[in-house]
Amino acid sequence: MGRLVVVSNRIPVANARVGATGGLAVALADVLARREALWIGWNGDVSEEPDPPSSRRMRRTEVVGFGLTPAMHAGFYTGFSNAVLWPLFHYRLGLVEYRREDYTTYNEVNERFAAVVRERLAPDDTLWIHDYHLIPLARILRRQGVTNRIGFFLHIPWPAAEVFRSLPVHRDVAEALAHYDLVGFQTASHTHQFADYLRTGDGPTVDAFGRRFEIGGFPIGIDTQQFAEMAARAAGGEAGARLAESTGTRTLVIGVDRLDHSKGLPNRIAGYGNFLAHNPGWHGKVQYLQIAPVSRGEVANYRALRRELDGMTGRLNGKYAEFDWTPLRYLNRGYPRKALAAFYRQARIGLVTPLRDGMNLVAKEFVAAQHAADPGVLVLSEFAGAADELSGALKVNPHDVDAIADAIAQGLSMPLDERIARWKTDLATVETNTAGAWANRYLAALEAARIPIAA
Ligand code: ADQ
Repeated sequence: MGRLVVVSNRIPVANARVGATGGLAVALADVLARREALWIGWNGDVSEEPDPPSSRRMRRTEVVGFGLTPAMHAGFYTGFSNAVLWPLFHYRLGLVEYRREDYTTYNEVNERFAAVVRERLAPDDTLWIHDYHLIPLARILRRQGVTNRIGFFLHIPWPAAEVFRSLPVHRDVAEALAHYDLVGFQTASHTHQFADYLRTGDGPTVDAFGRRFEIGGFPIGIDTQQFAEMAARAAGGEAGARLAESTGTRTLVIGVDRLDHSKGLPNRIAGYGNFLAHNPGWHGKVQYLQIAPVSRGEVANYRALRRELDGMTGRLNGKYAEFDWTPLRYLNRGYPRKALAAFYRQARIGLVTPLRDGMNLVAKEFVAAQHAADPGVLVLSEFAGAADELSGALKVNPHDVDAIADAIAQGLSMPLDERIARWKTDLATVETNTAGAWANRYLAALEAARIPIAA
């Protein structure tokens, strides 16, 4: 079997503490332990004379990273990827800032990725390209004569056809995807929306743009056993003990997200505010911990979101806090996975209420971390990919702040036997559909996709 060549925007961080390795490295760990692999991506360097490609080993994987110029970074990363595709695919059309020149740069940077790939590619390698930053990569490689099998996986939602059509270059972006052998999405509904745009059936084989390729839903998972064991071990560790001591007899509600528009944080905080307004009996008895490290702080509308949340959290605490009770602890910093696992295990409620989310792994990690004898309740947005799988969660429409408030109240008063029954249903799901199972399923489908290059 040839090597697996993984290409993603960022390469895994060297010498990372557990917790800083990045989600994709965790998801691919099983596959990379079994197979020779090459992982290519941006190393995070942005400079006028960017780092040329350089290689290091991460166990069996050769990792090749390179830098970008400030102009490349602005057009490719901050511009087209994160100010166009990200908000658009999360249904936030008002946040889209489309500039033609950014799309040009986006394609040019993909040419750069392609050049680094081609220099190292062997004929029997299988390529697996990840996420919205790299949609054009297969088309560029195909035009250069590459005939290797190439798969693509989209980690974020694929939007409804009419939303996607608002992208001025929608046709060109969709056409680029037709150059892959397999285009994977997180859910059947994202797959369906792509097929609907193409006006084809839902696959697996579709014909579009004069090409034949495969599409399908491959919901990503976590390393459930490892996360559960870590949560159990970490519960008595330093961070877990400090949280337990500071929470005291109060009931803990937790949210953990990157500070991002997709995660629905303003509505969640408003929902908690409404819960406090309607449930004075819980004042002083509940403690909401929201962890939200700043991400993409260089983008203006992310700074605006941060200001909005600063204002909301300040007003909420100003209104409800007592000299011995702060109803909301809002933190703009990240924590090691171990600490988060311990925090989830202590929480009675996990609030995962994104406006849209490809999957949302925090939801699955929350389930994995629970104590079997006293599990917490997951409150989950119906617009997270995870909602398709986690039928035991309390589902909410994240646009309805009163629904969030009601779900918090329902979760806090839910009897133990119901909590256990709901949690067991979801645990069985996350134990079956793990990260390793996801990668194996995807790669098996890619290997099986014996598609001629042109239809
Ligand atoms: P993200 O938008 O980053 O990922 P998510 O799936 O929730 O969202 O998190 C990925 C990982 O980051 C998880 O392991 C989580 O624990 C960690 N993480 C999140 N917030 C954190 C915090 N505040 N501190 C520390 N760690 C944190 C994208 C898509 C998702 C999709 C994933 C994987 O947007 O929908 O689930 O990719 O495909």
